[in-house]
Amino acid sequence: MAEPVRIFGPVISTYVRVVEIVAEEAGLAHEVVPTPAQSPNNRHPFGKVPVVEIDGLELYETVSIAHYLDNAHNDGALQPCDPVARAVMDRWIAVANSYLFPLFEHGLVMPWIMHRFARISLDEERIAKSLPGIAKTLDFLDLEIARDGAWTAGDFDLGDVFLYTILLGVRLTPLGGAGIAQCERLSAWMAICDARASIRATRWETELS
Ligand SMILES: N[C@@H](CCC(=O)N[C@@H](CS)C(=O)NCC(=O)O)C(=O)O
Repeated sequence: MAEPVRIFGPVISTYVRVVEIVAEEAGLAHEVVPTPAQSPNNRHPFGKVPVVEIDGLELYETVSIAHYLDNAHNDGALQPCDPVARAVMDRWIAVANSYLFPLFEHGLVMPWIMHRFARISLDEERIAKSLPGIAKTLDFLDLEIARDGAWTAGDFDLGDVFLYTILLGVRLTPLGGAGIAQCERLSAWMAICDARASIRATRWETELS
């Protein structure tokens, strides 16, 4: 039997979850080896997580890892063959990683996590500063779903995986959850993703409580 994919990173981490979902989609066994980004054991040259061991390789950068898992072990099933659909998917992955993740993570998700789990007082100033940009971005995403239908009209692809996982962190915060609930199409698309087997199989404990 093949060795499980070893994913080095925190058990609750957006990009670790992306890798877990893609591994599930490919039918690969996988395990998270708890490794904080700041740990001396973290082998990412830029101090990020995850780092992944698979097929005797050590991979880092989630886009690269996700493509490798899908290409080498899933016949590329999470990537459309049509060049236009592929370009749209690639654009959404880039948007998710370049703009959405930094905005949501630093402006809302991390302050909330630090407050909730590390019992640090909530950085309300930072959140208040970020909220207008976050609200505007959620509206933009809600409209985009209707405009090109790219997320829901096509098959589930890597774009869905990145977007869903990044938006999940937002939805788990009280303010973010309320914001997403107001976006009808975004909520409906997230609900479709919520029901997907790979996403259900990799749920965090905090999602269940
Ligand atoms: N470009 C990296 C980004 C990964 C990333 O930002 N991971 C977060 C956790 S979800 C992290 O390492 N945070 C810790 C830090 O930035 O110190 C990738 O795609 O793998």
